[in-house]
Amino acid sequence: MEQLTKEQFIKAFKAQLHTDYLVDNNEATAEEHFRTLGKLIKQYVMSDWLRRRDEIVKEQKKTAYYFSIEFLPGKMLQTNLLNLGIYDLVSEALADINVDLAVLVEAERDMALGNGGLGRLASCFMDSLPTIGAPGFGNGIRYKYGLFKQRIVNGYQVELPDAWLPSEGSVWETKKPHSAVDVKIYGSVYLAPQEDGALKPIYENVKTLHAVPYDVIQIGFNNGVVNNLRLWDVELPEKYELDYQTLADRRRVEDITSFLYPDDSSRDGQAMRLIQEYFMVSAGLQTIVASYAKMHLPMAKIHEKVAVHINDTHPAMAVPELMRILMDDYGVKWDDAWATTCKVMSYTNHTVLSEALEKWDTGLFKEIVPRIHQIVGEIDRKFVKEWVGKVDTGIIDRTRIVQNNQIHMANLAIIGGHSVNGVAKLHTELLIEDVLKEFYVLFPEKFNNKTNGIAQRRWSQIANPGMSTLLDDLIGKGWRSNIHELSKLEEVLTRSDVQTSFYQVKQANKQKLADYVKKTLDIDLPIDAIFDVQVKRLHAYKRQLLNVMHIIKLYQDLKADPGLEMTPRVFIFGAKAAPGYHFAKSVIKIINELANLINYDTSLNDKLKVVFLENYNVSLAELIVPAADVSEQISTAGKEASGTSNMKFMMNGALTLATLDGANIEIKDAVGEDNIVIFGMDKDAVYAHYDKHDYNSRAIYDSDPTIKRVVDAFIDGTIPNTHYEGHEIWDALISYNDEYFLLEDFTDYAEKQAYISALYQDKPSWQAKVIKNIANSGRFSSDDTIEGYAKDIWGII
Ligand code: 4GP
Repeated sequence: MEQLTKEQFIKAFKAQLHTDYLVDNNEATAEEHFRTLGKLIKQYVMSDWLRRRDEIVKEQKKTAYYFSIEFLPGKMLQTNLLNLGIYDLVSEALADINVDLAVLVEAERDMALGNGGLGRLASCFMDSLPTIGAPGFGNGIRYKYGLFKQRIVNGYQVELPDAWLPSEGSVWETKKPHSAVDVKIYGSVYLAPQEDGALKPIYENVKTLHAVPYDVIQIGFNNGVVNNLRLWDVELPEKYELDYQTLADRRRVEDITSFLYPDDSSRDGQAMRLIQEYFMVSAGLQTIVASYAKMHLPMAKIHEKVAVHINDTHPAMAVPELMRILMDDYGVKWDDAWATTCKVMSYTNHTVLSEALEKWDTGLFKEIVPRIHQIVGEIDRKFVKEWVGKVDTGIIDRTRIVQNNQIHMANLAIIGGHSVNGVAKLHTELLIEDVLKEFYVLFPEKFNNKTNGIAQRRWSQIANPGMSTLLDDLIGKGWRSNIHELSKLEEVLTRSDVQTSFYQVKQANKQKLADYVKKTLDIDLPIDAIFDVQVKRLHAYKRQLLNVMHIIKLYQDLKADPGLEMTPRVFIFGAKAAPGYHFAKSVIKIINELANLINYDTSLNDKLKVVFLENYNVSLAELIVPAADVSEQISTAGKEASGTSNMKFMMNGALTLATLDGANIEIKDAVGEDNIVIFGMDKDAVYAHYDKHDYNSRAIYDSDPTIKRVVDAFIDGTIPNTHYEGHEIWDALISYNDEYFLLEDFTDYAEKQAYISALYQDKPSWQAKVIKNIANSGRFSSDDTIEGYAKDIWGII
């Protein structure tokens, strides 16, 4: 953007307020101020945005499209100001006219079009792609309601709709009706032979949806590059309005872009989800192929200009849909279409949990996307034909796409693409050795690792301004554009003045969080306590319950000996449970009741506090992460694909308490064993139990009185109002043999927690470790991760 002065900004800001809202600056609401600023930002980047678009077309740049059912950007105002290089100028200019930028930041609603890790990663990539100057665009759905808003009522999770989208639309988006396309679903299709021998699909009784794109600006950091995230909305096509005569018909169409992950416990719900996936994939690919067509290059070489990334299995229909478009709309022959499709597509796996590898019932698939069903059938047939006689038939049976009337979407993405990546070294190893090992036999060349990263500007400069200023003073400002310069801290980490400064920044961040907790929960948190944090989705494998067991132990120890010397601890949780995940909801109830029990027990003398912060989301993370002393990354080894909060905490100077799982291992490699606290079984030990079937949680329970006492607290009335949940948990741990090995890891976990308590008393050692972590966090930048994708997988830079 052009050079901007404070005076120009103020003038433009006031004028825009007049034009849009007919108000003067001092009368406007925070929301009006926010939208006005957002509009100006969009105006500032408009010429860069247009230039970017033209340059990609003119220079025929190869472009990557990141297809994802989730994007989780959070708020965008500060990121956009920072990346444009006008953060300070705008903040000061607004202050000059008595407007507080922080209030505007509050007024923006979190864009929560995602659940957790994979959606957040997609958004980190949206920030990094323009920053490294790569032509890479997002493709997703413009849900009207994001992930539910969590409220805690009587200790239980209550899910409310999250109406994030204002009626006027998001200030960051631009509607592009001229780029709308039609998407066909339902009906039937048959192939009619043509004079030239080709087969032409003839559709009957289809329903047509009108897909309208909204492009959301994605601004690169200080480089004049603007990409976009294209989100699709559905509209009723006027031309086909007779297909939707009743209000119910129309509502059903609108629902396609209403909710992220509609409840899929019914067939109707599943149908809706499948339609969402196809809608996003078809609309995206149709426009991508149409813009390639404008280059007048051979269709069979589309892979030379286009890369499509399948983020998790949800967009895997991109494979047959591209085949359909190439063959049916552009007359490309099967073999050519297949060859180029495989070179266009690539896929990331985000989890080893088999339930997350989507499978669709063939009947439903055929009903909703009949042509895609035909193409998938043919891909499957050819796949089998190709491998028969070359490998064991068992391998073919287990890797083919259609099995037992189910369509395996991961198999489709792997077979129809040229790259499969995991998201941390251990995860990729597990894909190769276990989860996808038979694919590795067939296609070893497709497998590669891309360890996740984080948008470091958001998680340092924006979330932690105190630390950022300190870093500027200590190592200069270079780290703001080159995060690897954080390593300069290595030289000063033992200096006591430096250590004190980092300590002070942390205490100030803890105070900010404590103020929030006071305001929202009316609980006083002592900031000289260790702030021990576990924030992530609630899932049994992430083992929030192990953390809970340790809290129970401390509580019991203190009750038994009120004079016990103990470094005060504040345990902080934030977690959403999937609406249908009963067990996870019970854990939330237990945490809340345990918190009630502990927080109001004066005999504990403030040595222990527990808080569950409701509605954990990106904005809350920006408050919590900088305030953490301890980062809990305690999943059963082998289960957490990577984790990314672990990286954010590290960058903000928390010590990681971790199992050797996901990217924790790479954090350990980065900081060295002395600067991370590792406990519990590693992946080999866990797998040994799987192989030998020798795990027996009851034996541990019977032989270890401490564990018995802790586990029994779930059912002996220690935690009030949890009769039902307590029994459910006790049963999971003892009657059902503790699937995630909490009991086996407990003793080591508790010992390492005791070590942390002692270490915290030794401020110089603690602080040196803190600074060591910050110094080595640069390698987890998503700029670097995405560079790997851009070079190795997509070939766009
Ligand atoms: C998550 C993984 O659970 C997490 O370990 C990883 O860091 C993240 O993806 C990004 O790769 N998976 C999901 C999911 O969010 O829905 O499968």
